[in-house]
Parts: sequence; C-alpha cells; structure tokens
Amino acid sequence: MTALEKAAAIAVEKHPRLQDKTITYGTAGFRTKAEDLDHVMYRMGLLAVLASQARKATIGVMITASHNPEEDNGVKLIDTFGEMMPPVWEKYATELANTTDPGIPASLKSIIDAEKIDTSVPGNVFVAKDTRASSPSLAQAVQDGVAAIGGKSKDYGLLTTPQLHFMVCCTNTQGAYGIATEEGYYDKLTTAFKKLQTDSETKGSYSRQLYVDAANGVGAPKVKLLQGRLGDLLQLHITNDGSQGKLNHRCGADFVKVQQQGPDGLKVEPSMRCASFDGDADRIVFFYLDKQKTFHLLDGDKIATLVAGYLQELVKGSGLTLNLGLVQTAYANGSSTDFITNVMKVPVACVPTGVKHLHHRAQEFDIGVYFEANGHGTVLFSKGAREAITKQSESTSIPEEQQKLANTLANTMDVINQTVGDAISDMLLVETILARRGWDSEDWDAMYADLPNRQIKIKVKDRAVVETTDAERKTTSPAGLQEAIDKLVAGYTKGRSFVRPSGTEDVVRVYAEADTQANADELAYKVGEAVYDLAGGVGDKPSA
Ligand code: 16G
Ligand code: MG
Repeated sequence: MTALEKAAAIAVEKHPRLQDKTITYGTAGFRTKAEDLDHVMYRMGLLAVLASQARKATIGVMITASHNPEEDNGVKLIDTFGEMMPPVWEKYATELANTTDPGIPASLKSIIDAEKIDTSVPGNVFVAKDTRASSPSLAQAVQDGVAAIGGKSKDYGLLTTPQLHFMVCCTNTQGAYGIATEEGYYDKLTTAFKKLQTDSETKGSYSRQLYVDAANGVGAPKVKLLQGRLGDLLQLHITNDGSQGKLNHRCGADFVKVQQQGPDGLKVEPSMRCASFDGDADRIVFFYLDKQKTFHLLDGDKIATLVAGYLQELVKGSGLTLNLGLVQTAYANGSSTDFITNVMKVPVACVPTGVKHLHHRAQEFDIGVYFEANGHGTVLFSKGAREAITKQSESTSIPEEQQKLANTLANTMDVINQTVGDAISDMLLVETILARRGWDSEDWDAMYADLPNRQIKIKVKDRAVVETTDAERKTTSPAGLQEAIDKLVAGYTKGRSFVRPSGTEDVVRVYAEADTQANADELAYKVGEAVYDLAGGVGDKPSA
C-alpha cells in the first residue's frame, strides 16, 4: 500500500466523510457546524504536511470559528511567515475536503504533481485551537492527518489565532522574529510595551484602567497571563472570561460593532475605556459612553487613524524618509478616509474585504497600516524599513531627539504582531499611543466624527449574480443595479453606498452612509430594495 493509499485507509477507518455537503475554503478558511468537520480536519492535516514539504518550512493549522456561535467550528492554514495561504492552496484545500474517501490519494497526488513536492522532506505542522467544546477532537483529527502521511505535529493547545501565526513565523525565521513559545510571545510584546511606557509618566486624561470583553473566548485566559506581566502599567479588568456566558453570545467585537452597544456582562460607566475581542482574539474594537451615556464605538478606522498619525510623527521626528500608507476597505467610514487623506496627508489604498487583501497591499509600503472597520488589522514594516529604523535608533551621529524617537519607533515595532491582526497586540499598541498622548477615549474619538451609517443584508436566490469591481465599490452585475445606486446616492448629502455578496453568509450586504442617521437608514433600505428587485430577492422585501 502506498503512503497515500494508507492515508485513505485511515480516513475510512477513523475520519470518514459521512455526508456529501460541499464545503469551500473561503476568506477565513473552512467554517461550518462542528459536527460536519471531522473529515475536513483530518484532510487539512494531510494538506498541511504537503504545504510544509512544499515550503520546506513549518505550517500552522488553527482550529477556530472566530466570532461564529459556539456550535460552529473551522480551520485555517497558516503559511511560512504567518501569512494566509495563497489562493491556489485554498483551491487545493477545497478539492481535498470535498473528494470521497477513496478519492484522497488522487487528490493528494495532483497537489504533489502541481507543486512538484518532494515528499521525502520532513513535514512539520503546528496545531492550536480556541475554547470551543468541539475543538479538542477536531485538533486530534488534524494530528491524525499529519501523522498519516508521516508528518510531525506540535500541539500548542489553546492559543489565540494570532499567537499561532506568531509561533509559525518565529520558527521559520529561526528565532529572528521571536521565540516560538507562549512565554516568548508575552516577553516580546511586554518588554517593548514596558520600554514605551516608562518613557512617559501618566499624562493628561489617560487612565491605566481598561475593561476587556473577551467574548467568552480564548482571549480571556491569554489576557490573564498577559496581565501578570504588566504590573501597574495597565490594569485589565476582564469580563466575559468564559466562566459563565456563552462564546460570542451577546458579547465580543462583532456584537458590539454590529449592535452599536456594550456587551452583556459589562456595566459600562462614562469613565470607563472598554475593548471587545472576538472569539479567537484577532479582532478588537474599543468603545465608551459619553457623559450623557451615549454609546460611542472606536472601530478599526479609529484605530487605524490613531496608529497612522502616531507612526507618521515618529518617522518624521526620527529623521527617516519612509513611505507610510494606510489600507482600508469600502466599509471604512468616509470621514476616516477624508481625514487621513486631507488632514494627515497619508496615502490611502482601498482593497476588497478580507484580511489577505489588506495584508498584501500593505506590503507595498515601507510602513503599511491596515485595518478593516470591524477591527481586523495590524502594521507591516518592510525589511528596508526595519533596518533603517534599527540603524537610526542606534546612531550616535544624529541629534539625540531623533535617535530617541527612532528608538521609540523600534520598540513600537516590537509591540506589533506583524504576522496578522492581533487583539492583544493591537490593544497594547493603542494603549501605548493613548498613554503617550495623554488621551482618553473622548480625546481619541475627537480626531474626526464618523458619518452616520447603516448596514443591512438582503437574501437573494443566488448571491453570485452580484458582481463587483473597483475594490467592491461598484457593481458590474446585475444590469442596472449600479445606475440605480448612483441615482439614489445622488439624493443624499454626503451619501455613499455599495453592495457586495458576503463571503461568509448566504446574503448580499448593503452599506450606506449619509449626513444623518435617518438618511443613512433610508438610503440603505432604498438600495436594499433595488438589490431585491434587480438581483432576485427572496422572502420579505426590505423595509425601514
Ligand atoms: C472574514 C474575514 C474578514 C472579513 C469578513 C467579511 C479574514 C481572516 N476574515 O471574517 O476579514 O471582514 O470575512 O465577511 O479574512 P463577509 O464577506 O460576510 O462580509
Ligand atoms: Mg476572529
């Protein structure tokens, strides 16, 4: 029996494909009901070994369904330096996941041929999981897959998604990025954070208290470990820590962003600065109540603006010429794009939804800041930028002030998890900036005022009939839809609207913004009606 046939035999025996629902590796990997995933996990173990052999590097497999409900689960593969796998590997993943058990050897063979893989190379795979009840057995299925074709796996147990990205990058850079242990992760981030904090006493209205809604997910135990290393520099008050509530249920970054309200389990008072993670801690949003107890969200756009402004100052102040740019999606609030372009004079690029598009575009800048409005994001420093910053921070031939700021910039680089958006790392970055500026939530929020906006979703027969261009800002199909949207938008002051098929749900999403909330709502529903009429709406027509 060949090794590939053996893999199929083990599949039949231990991880058979019991139903023939088609599953697709989408923007965030495979994600569906946990009960449908055992065979998929086994096969991803097989695929991860091939990827590892192809790259001659360690590959990561993360088991999580992020902000989805507890009953769901999912899996994502992590490439050499912590990036997402390229589209061709997403295609292999989809093919391998959907083949029959006896079809496994042929599917593997076609990948080996296409990628010219030398299967004698050792395959190394790191596995980690979130806190879902289904995660341990699914992690075992991945490990069974790895072992079935002779790979080696290391099980990190519970980790946040970005922590696993970090481990993979550390290992494949032979430790240059950091040490591939949980200790190594906290050490790198907190050492840099402490250096940045001891630079400045508590200034202005900054408070060292932060209330963290951990979505009852894996972020909770990890933030507790972090807290132990921060001392009084930052006091984290953790709620929704998994001891009572349900994962992502009426809490977490997605709930807070979509509902525009605080999570259950946290009694918010006007003096409190709060942050919400999602279930696997790769997303963060901040929020607060003003003195009138009105809720205010500080989303990915506000984080991006805060971070880009701060980095811009440090780059200039340290006498470096590095090109700094910001990457957003069409969901970025129009006010943020205006402010960044016209006031901060930082170039802004717009790309389609999904972390990989933002990450990829950000790599084109020396320093690329990217954030989705929903709180996914980080900062990337090119190799040249890293070297220039380090050199400047050690230089003795420049004015002391420049050298000091370059040093601050170097430490800021180390607080940032550059492999992927990371709630813990982004939290420390935001806190660093607020502390140095002496700002509390309201000062930060005052950078610019968001335009009122509304998102709705429309059910249609087939969401693929909606096709988009120009980073999803315009539709090319169905005929007449873009003309209808243009006509509607023209009727509103500061009106903007776009529609796109969701990559994670069977719906078409509608986004609208305008000068008032009532107008944004009205525009969203009118555009929703146009989608319903022209793109084959099903069920009730949208109504305000
Ligand atoms: C996924 C993406 C996220 C995107 C969201 C859009 C990753 C890791 N996650 O969660 O970036 O904002 O999908 O969902 O890429 P939608 O297509 O349903 O609107
Ligand atoms: Mg997530």
